[in-house]
Amino acid sequence: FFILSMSPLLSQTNYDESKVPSFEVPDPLMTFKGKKIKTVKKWEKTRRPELFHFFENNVYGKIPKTLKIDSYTILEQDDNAFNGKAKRKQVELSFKNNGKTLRYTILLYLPKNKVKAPVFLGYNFYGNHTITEDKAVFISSAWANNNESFGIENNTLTEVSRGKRTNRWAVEKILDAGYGLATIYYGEVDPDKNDFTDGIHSLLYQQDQNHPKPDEWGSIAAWSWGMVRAVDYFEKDPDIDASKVIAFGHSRLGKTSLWAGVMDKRFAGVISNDSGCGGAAMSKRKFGETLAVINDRFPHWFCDNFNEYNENEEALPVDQHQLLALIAPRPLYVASAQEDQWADPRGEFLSAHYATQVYHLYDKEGIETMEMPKVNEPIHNTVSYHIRTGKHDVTDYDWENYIKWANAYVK
Ligand code: GTR
Repeated sequence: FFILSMSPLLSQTNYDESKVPSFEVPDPLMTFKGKKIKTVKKWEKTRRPELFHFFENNVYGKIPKTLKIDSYTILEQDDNAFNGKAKRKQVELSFKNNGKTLRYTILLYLPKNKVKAPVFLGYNFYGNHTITEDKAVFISSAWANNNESFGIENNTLTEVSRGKRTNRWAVEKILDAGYGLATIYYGEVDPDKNDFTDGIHSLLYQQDQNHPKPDEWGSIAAWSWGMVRAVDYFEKDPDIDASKVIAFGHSRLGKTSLWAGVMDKRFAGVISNDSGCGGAAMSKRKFGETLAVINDRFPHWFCDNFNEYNENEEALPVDQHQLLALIAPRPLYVASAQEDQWADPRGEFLSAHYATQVYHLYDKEGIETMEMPKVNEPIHNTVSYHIRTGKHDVTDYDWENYIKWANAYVK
């Protein structure tokens, strides 16, 4: 954080609600040409596609072409994992193009006595072996961010980090509630660094291309793509109910779960845990992290066209509540943390509120009020929201609420 505090843009970070600029909230139900949308039919035929294309070409970037799973391999399977509670599978998906191969491994824990399990699907930050103490989980050989407290040096994952992130994954609670958990190390799909020669991007370049075009995918869209392809696999796995897959993600991976949920309607529900700027939070509020800061620090996350709006949020014809609206009528959960002001909890809440009008078209309820709930007092509807005590993290409290909401609206 020392280097961060040196940046002039960061020193201007606004945490004062009275300094949020006044701005017009772009109407999800008004087309760019000024036509009011009143029916589901018009929403789906006109407005949803035009909003989707805006986010695709100017925010996350489009995927240059379809690339399906070439083959998959069940690397390992055990019917007595988690003290006999779960079936564990480690499944490797393999993709081929341009003479290159990309492989990533899905770790699955499925409730044992369930014929077809609904699953939560979400990426992890430091490898599948970090989410559990389970010794049988393979350690990825993909590039990883160094992390002193997890013993990650030279961008290499080792045994030292096994189980270091169990606090973020309530595996037993998930299993006991009758859900499966599927997780993938995001670095296997695209290493999280400003380098476009690696990861999935490199398989889809045209001749002589070595960087995505300005409207082509950054890393978030690449990670989202990886979630979508995982659903392709789920459709072939008899132990999984592929019509009940919930996309989950925290922080940058929450931005990812949102975009995955927007791109692919097969996701039956979507969870954004503390996704913040470029995720659930409204950009025009300029509270906490801003577009200029995120695009400067993480130039590879969004498409290059998004830079147009750095310190120029007023020019954006959309805002992130319209991204959330693209998930309608499917269940959506937006969660914030009180000490995570960087992610702008109020901006995440308002986004869920302003997206709700599209849910109304489908006769679904969401965040009806503009008044933020108190901490640890969740609002549960098709669109749900909570702000919990504590910091930028995923906690058992978060999972307990996701499970309750999934039981009521997804299962
Ligand atoms: C931060 C970034 C946030 C969020 C977070 C994370 O550094 O500014 O937008 O994505 O990383 O992913 O943990």
